[in-house]
Amino acid sequence: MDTYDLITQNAEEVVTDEEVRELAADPGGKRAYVGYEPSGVLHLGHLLTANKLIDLQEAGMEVVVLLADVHAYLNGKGTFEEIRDTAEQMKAQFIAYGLDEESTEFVYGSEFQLDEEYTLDLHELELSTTMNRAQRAMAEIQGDETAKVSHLVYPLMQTLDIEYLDLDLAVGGLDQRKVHMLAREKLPEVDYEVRPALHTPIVADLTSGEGKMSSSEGITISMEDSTEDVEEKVNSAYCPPTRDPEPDEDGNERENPVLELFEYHVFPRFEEIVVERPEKYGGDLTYETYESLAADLESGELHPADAKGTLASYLDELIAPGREKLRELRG
Ligand code: IYR
Repeated sequence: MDTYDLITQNAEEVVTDEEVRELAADPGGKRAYVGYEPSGVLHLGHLLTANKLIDLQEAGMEVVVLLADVHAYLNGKGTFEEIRDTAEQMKAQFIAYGLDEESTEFVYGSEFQLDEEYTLDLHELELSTTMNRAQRAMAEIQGDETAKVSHLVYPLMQTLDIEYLDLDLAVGGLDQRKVHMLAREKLPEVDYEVRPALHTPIVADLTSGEGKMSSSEGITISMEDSTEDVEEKVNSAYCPPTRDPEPDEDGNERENPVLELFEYHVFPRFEEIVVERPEKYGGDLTYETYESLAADLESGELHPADAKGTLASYLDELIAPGREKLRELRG
């Protein structure tokens, strides 16, 4: 796979394509980052962007993981001490998952976001940003809570992080796109350069195939899940034999979450996928690409039950090292 394809595989959007192509032409030593509000347990949402960071490391880029403690605090996620504790656990699980310990730089937001220069830049952005503009940037991130002043400061700080961490590429889920668009608009106003962004897709809810998978409502798979939990959750997933399901009776769009998990979580991390089947049902099937697996599900060659069983065992293998780490940390 060429470098541009590796950098952009499974990305839902790159802003802009031209800027990312330029980066891909000479990726060595270039710096990319994802920021996470610390939480004690990693779930599939975190792992989707972590997969992208692993791709970028393979492409020769330096990777920075921002443990966004100040942002989590501004978003009402707990006391500062609680947040810092969970950040430590988060870091250990990312390394267990496969981020290279040597070449990944883990940075706490509070290490630089409370400095005088950063604060003055922040105030400058506050002066030139309307409340409406900042609030719109936060719509996907802050949940249903009534907006507080802290929610308006949050995206302006995320904007400055791109400059202060000296980055060449900002990575995030599609839910971060409005903040990254705000950053593109605002960084030049304070005489900083615009940097490209890459957004990973949002995976649909496992049981309905609608909307987005969420750790707060509905079902996600996390590093806390046992092998049996993973099997049970995947078994309950919506999996029609198509990658393009019809909307439900209320007209809500649906996706096939089982295929999405194969595409975004399993295929990027394994060379080939083996579906184990008894001889009387046709014997084992081996897939090297997501496309060939999806095509077999659509043609009926691969039964949804076999697809789910296989998905569960590969997901289990992916989360096993992090699960072990969590056990160790909790003693
Ligand atoms: N807004 C992210 C957390 C975050 C991301 C980046 I990139 C930052 O520079 C700061 C915070 C979230 O929703 O988790």
